[in-house]
Amino acid sequence: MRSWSAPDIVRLPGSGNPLRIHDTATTTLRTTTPGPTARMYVCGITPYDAAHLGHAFTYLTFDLVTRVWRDAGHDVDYVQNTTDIDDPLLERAQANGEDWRALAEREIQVFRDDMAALRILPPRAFVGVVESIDLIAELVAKIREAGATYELDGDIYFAVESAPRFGEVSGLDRAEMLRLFAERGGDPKREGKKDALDWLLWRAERPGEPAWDSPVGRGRPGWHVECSAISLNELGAGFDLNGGGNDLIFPHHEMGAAETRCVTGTGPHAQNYMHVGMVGLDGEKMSKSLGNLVFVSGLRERGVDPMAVRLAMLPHHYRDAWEWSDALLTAATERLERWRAAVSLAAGPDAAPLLQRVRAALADDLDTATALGEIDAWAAAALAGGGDEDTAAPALVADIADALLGVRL
Ligand code: 5CA
Ligand code: ZN
Repeated sequence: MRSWSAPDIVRLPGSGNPLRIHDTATTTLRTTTPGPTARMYVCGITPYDAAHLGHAFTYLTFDLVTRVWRDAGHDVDYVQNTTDIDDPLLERAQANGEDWRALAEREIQVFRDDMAALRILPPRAFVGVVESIDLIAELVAKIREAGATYELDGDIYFAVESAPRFGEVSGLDRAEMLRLFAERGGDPKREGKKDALDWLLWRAERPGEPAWDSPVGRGRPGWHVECSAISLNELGAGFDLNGGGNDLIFPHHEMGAAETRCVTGTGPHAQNYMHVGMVGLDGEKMSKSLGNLVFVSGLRERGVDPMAVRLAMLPHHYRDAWEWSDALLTAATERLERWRAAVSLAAGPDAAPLLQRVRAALADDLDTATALGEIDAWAAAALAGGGDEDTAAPALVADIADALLGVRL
């Protein structure tokens, strides 16, 4: 499907540093080692509602990854899916009394507009599940040929016993896996399964539900297999980075990794896994099912500057959980005004050292708080009028904020 429009990225002088991130699978800080083109897959939205600040923070994180990689001289091949057919979408469409396709289409468009407003770099391929049914069914067929599946009342399950490295992404014990599987869309209690952790690959047609003909029968895909099929098709196995919020570590990314391994032999699904902390509101994870949401589109409608929204998210480290509040937005708006005033000056302190420091901070596991602090310090010095006056500095600082942090001043 159509992606969204790309903001311009200015090229900064020199070149940035290799990106080090926290890899979920090894629980270590690792330097990513992409080739000339870094390949990244990030799990996209289920479009039954508009994007909230939690979604925005997740996509902001991978936008920063892209910016750091590009600054270090890589091209970035970025793929994101959209779960445009799934139970929650069907349930919401029914509750609204509307067609599920119309609901998905509308919310995907709101999402595109949100992402473009926040200057989040678009994926090269923005791929829906509905347009990928054939390739998903093909992967299910391959997994079946590999002998890793069984049927239950026409549904096709992946047998977890066929995944000897199960646990490689999450590192969880079985009790915790069972708990999270039940909580996050799994069906550990379904009668007739060989193992409670076996998961649905293909759901046979149910009366009144959408279904497609396929080599594995008439029905629709299970959740995890959409992302392994789309990532394999667009990027191949062993791509550089698989990402999403940390609610996807288990079961989603664990089960997806097992599917890929099953058909590709020994290689891993991805070289690195990066997961983002949950954004909350009023003491709870912001989630569509809890209904405690602040929508990006709602802020846009209120006339809030999207750059202030971006700056309100940026002080938080991507792995931390944090809570949205209006105070964050007020502080971000003030910061934005200070930065804008500073880069409007005719001169300021030499910004070359600032560029090195912002590059170093971001390459160090996306240390955005330090990067912001560095720009604050430069802006304060510039506004105080002290230091060595360099007439090229304000424009360079505007470029640093723009290229590396996505904040257009
Ligand atoms: N369509 C699936 C992925 S294949 C899905 O999880 N959709 S979602 O709409 O529920 O979430 C979209 C992305 O936002 C996922 O990467 C998810 O991990 C992330 N996310 C969801 N809620 C939050 C939150 N409160 N804070 C941070 N990230 C979140
Ligand atoms: Zn996914």
